[in-house]
Amino acid sequence: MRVVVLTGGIGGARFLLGVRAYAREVGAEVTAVVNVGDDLRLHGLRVCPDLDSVLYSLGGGADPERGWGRTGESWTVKTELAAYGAEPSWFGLGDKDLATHLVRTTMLDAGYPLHQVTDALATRWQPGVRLLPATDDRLETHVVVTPPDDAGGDGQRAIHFQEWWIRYRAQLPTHRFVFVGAEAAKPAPGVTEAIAGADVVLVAPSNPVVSIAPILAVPGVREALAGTPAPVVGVSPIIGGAPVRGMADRCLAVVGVPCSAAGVGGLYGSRTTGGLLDGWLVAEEDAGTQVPDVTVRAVPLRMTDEAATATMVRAAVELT
Ligand code: GDP
Ligand code: FO1
Ligand code: CA
Repeated sequence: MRVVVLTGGIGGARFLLGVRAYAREVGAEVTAVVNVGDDLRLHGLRVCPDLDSVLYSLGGGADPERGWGRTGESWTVKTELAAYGAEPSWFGLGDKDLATHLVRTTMLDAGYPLHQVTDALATRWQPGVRLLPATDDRLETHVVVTPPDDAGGDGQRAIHFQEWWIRYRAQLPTHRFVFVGAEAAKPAPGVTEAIAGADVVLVAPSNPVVSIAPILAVPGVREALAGTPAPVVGVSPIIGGAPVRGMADRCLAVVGVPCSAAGVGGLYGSRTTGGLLDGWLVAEEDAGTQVPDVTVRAVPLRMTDEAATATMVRAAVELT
């Protein structure tokens, strides 16, 4: 059995731990198609937050509390950079994490595409699932905001998603998200083939707006999802009208989608009407949720540990 998962970072990584556990139970292969919209260049290095969160979590090197970066991390270089006044100082650049960015940037500068860099990093971490960036091409999520120094309060400027998320904690007047480079991006080698050859495609309970949407924005991905014989089943990241963690509520408000299991299910839409989903898993708190032309099922949806998540994955696979 071949399982393909569309995923972001922290939430997606926890979900993938359960997918991997389920896959080991039933003898399935897993391919994760990972968001690259968070990626940014800083201090001359290419950083891939969602790929790294997934790689470290599955490889056993992630800090479980933070969800991003390495366990047992130190911040010496970050402190030294700040001493020089080197911006951005708001980004949490860990010393161990830095090695990943150095290796990745060296390989990218030598001409290796991101999917090959990801394979090389995975050789060390042995994640137990195949990790594919959604695209090897440049695709960056930028956020159009009214900047804090804007007197009239009616100006609009684009800042990088990470600055919006980390520096401003999404608290600026925010107008829209732009996936810079998306229209010229191509699915990374293997992405559309994995989707076409899947027995089931799972949409992780990731942030629908800044983790899943940038994957769908890569031309060819939506077409592959529409055309695959595999059922496409999503898992709601919203329980009882609120994200389990993070700021998906802020993101949904920007795009005018209700912060609910029904709202996100409706955003993804039914495959029969040009959308994404055949099935939609919601939490028991949201039992009775309706999404037109989508099979909805209410199950425990908190990823408290790998076994709980694996049970959720089984429910998703068996839904259609
Ligand atoms: P990010 O890239 O680090 O923001 O991580 P993702 O986008 O992959 O996932 C973030 C989402 O995971 C958030 O919107 C959370 O609501 C969701 N999430 C986190 N833990 C859980 C959980 O236990 N259950 C469910 N259903 N969603 C969760
Ligand atoms: N998230 C933060 O809230 N603060 C940080 O300082 C931070 C640093 C960081 C460094 C490397 C990395 O791979 C991820 C990092 N994240 C940080 C998480 C990152 O912003 C993710 O993109 C978010 O989880 C949103 O998707
Ligand atoms: Ca992310």
